Amino acid sequence: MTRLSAQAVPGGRADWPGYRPEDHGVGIVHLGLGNFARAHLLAYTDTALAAEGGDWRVTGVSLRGTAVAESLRPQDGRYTLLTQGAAPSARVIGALAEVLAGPDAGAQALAAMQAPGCRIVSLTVTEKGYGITSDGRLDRSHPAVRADLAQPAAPVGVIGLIVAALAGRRTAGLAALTVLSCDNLAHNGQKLRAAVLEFAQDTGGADLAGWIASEARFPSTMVDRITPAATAATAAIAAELTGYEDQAAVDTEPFAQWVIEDDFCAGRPAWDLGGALFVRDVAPYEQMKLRMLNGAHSMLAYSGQLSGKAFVRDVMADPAHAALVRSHLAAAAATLRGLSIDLDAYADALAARFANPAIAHATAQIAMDGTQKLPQRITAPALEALATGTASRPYAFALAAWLAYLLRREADGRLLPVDDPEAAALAAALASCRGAADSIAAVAALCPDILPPALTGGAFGAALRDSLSLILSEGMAAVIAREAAQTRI
Ligand code: CS2
Repeated sequence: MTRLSAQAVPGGRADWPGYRPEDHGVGIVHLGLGNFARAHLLAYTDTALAAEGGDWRVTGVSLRGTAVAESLRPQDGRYTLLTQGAAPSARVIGALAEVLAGPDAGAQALAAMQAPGCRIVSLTVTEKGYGITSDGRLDRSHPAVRADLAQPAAPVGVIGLIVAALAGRRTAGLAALTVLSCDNLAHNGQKLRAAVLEFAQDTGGADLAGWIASEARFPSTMVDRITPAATAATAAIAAELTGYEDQAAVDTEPFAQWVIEDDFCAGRPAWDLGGALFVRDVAPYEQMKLRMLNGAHSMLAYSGQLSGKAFVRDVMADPAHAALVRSHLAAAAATLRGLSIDLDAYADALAARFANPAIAHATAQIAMDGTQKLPQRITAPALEALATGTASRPYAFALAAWLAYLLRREADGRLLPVDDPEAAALAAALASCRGAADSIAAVAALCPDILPPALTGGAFGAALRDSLSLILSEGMAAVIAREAAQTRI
């Protein structure tokens, strides 16, 4: 079977780009070319290019590894996006012009960001990719931030790259850029702006920081599309629908949402024609998505991992567990203000998306990087729930599930490894802990942004200890049944 490429002749049962990709120049450099970017920003950009044209194709940068580049380069950046609804549908995306990866990716990305045609730098680098603390300061202990502060002219991390690119543009007399964070951080644009300005002040002084502050833009965004890791079935279905072999095909769900603060300094693609919503204030949407979708996701990922459920859909197939997802969604909804969205309908839609039988979204994938995810997903709404008197029990259960996940041990008593930038510190802190109270105290000392005193003391702290002790003594399945019974009262 012929490999997908720019030469591939449209056919099969797939949608092909409704424009000639090679006629369009690059306007965007995208950092972090994972499945999510390929299912989201690139799909919206593809639709915008077809609808309105413009020089808005994307140079993608893989900062970690070369596998994505190796699969996409022989295909001239083309790939199949599979939408897994009742029946799968396929669409070939043409918006990706080039992929940068490997040891020179930093230098090449910098050159691409300093090209006169580049107007937007967008990012999907995951929460841990930035080097920003959960309260929005530059994290000087982050490995890439540390390296880039020492050598700002040869940056390897995203903040260093953005500052170096903006500094170079300023020296060359070029316009600044819009920097568009598309990760699940609260106030993602605002936080990235503050960290970039702090870095610029340190490395280029007040002049550079002042220029960036007045010329560059950092809109906040809310992004949403459930995008599991691709499997062998992904490639097989893609080939069946397009007639071409594709080693870079991506699986995603039918639903997609993008809410963007309308604050760009040098234009933007017509992403609204693909369904993106441009608004003045993203914060309420961001909170809704982080607390409802992502909060419930984290809860069900840890509790799912501990009750033998490999995929999100398996959690939803267990009525007791699904009831806990529902009560988490309701508790999260009760903390939200300032939205004219029907949150009951949103919760129903989320439950249906989680249950999608065609999406194999691994609970292990969502369980990664808990230290980076839980502050905005669980702790922030828990603190608000306590302050305003709305339901808080689901948060105690979610935090207990995370702690119990961290405490999983081999038969010989060693802790099982977890995938988290703080894994080593967590393992050291928990190595000798056996009970709920000592484990909570150890993690609270290490992660006060997840377990601040308000969540370890009082009635909430008691509920947290109680849930964790029970999970440790009786197992997750028993606690799910007990919690589900409580939610029905
Ligand atoms: C998930 C998200 O992996 C995770 O932590 O909660 O990736 C989630 O699938 C997306 O935010 C959905 O838009």
